[in-house]
Amino acid sequence: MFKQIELNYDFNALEPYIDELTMRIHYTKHHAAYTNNLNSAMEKLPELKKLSIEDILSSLSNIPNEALRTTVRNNGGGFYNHNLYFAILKPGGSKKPVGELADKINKVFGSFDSLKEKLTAAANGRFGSGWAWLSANKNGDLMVSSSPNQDNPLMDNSGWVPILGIDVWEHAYYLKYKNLRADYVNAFFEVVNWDEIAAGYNKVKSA
Ligand code: MN3
Repeated sequence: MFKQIELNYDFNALEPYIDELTMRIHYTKHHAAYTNNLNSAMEKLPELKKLSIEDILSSLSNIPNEALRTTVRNNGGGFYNHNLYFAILKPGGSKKPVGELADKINKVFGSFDSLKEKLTAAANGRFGSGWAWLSANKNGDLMVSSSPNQDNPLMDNSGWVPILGIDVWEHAYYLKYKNLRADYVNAFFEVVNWDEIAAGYNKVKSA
């Protein structure tokens, strides 16, 4: 049984950057629905019951039934992606990464600002609903990308694991920002918990 992560902050704690109603609906309706739909699908896939969500998403081709495979792709993706999204948010944020992740960001992207520009471009450039990602692999490399729908880099099964996800579905910002996705993306960076992302980076790297 897959469970939504518990939030260690209140729905209104990310104001004014992400508003209370958006957070409440996002977590209690959207994320809850992905999670419930995934759990229902898993009842029809007992052979996958022992696998982690990461393993399930990186081996979707093992699900022979096409309709079930699509259900797991969309709802398993939605479950996993939102667990990451809600985990890396923090009231007040933590303005930039430190330590090993910070060093690697400077090496790969030149500077933290340059990484932010790349992530912002990926988020704003994603046509329609989807996500922008910062991913790591076990060699400690970093990559910026974006995906449509609830897809994520795990699904390519090439060793990339997302450590930061920006949800650019309209449900993530429309109540407050309307059509102005770029304003939401800028605001998102004000409430990012880089300490949590660094912890994710270290975990992927040492796996
Ligand atoms: Mn969402």
